[in-house]
Amino acid sequence: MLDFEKKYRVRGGTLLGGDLFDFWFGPFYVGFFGVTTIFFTALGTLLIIYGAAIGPTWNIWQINIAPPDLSYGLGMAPLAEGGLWQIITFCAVGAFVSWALRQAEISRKLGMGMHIPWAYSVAVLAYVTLVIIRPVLLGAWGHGFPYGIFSHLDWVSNVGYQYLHFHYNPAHMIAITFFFTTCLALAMHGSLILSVTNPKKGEPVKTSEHENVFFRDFLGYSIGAIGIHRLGLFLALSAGIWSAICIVISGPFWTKGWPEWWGWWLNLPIWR
Ligand code: BCL
Ligand code: UQ1
Repeated sequence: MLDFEKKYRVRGGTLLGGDLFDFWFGPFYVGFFGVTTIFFTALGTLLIIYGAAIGPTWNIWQINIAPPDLSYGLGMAPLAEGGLWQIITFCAVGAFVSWALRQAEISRKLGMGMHIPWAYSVAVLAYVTLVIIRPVLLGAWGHGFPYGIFSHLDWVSNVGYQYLHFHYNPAHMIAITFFFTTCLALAMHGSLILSVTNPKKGEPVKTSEHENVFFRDFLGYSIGAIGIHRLGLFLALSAGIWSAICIVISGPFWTKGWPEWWGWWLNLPIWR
């Protein structure tokens, strides 16, 4: 245990299970949701291995656990015909939600804000949108993506071309822009912090004033030390939220090719 850790290993803050699971295993906090995370992860992983075993290959790139055929609609399918996919999806959601709740318990224990569990929940939301919300809106589990390395890439390509040219999906455009801007912001922030903490040999480490002055000299504006972290979180969460939006509108809201959606814009009377 690191010397400061002992001080923070205090009782309480649990959401469920009271004191029962309120202990540590080595460096890890356990908690009720640590137990449920392990349970769903272990069961889900075993089912994936079983799915691979009854499948045609052990080639890691080609293993594929597909959702049921569209004809099963929103019903349960036999194990070998998508039923495994359905149970694995249930385990995955169970594990991801448990993981978020474990983050919430640890945050409560430490008296911190809930930023981490909420941020992680956006990634879970994107996953749930792909395998639950959109398939339910379209009326069949068969609309979920298959679990496999190459197979999920094929799914993305096929679903993309089903809408002719996915780059024309306006929410996809916004999501991509947020992903790229997130990278820009983290590159600026990481390089700025390392630059002030690594001066020439013999020179003192620079301060937050240097950080502000650099960006005022350079761009006429400094967003500030807290500001850059707020901006970073906003950009990253927006990337995930717009990703969820771009896929949930494809099918349930727009069934034609995405290039056609831009008709309203191309037909504005200004240039028509
Ligand atoms: Mg596209 C989606 C970018 C071209 C069709 N596309 C996306 C988005 C993202 C993107 C905006 C995927 C990120 C995401 O959802 O994160 N596309 C993108 C870019 C290009 C591009 C940058 C490009 O050309 C430069 N796309 C195309 C072409 C189409 C196309 C034009 C194909 C021909 N695109 C599609 C389709 C989809 C996308 C179809 C989508 O469905 C997808 C999307 O928006 O999905 C929502 C969200 C993050 C997650 C879903 C991850 C969730 C993680 C979970 C919660 C935790 C996992 C834990 C793990 C299992 C355990 C780890 C173990 C530990 C490490 C130990
Ligand atoms: C910034 O202004 C700032 O405040 C001093 C940081 O904090 C340490 C930063 O990391 C970055 C990248 C900036 C510059 C960002 C913008 C949006 C002007």
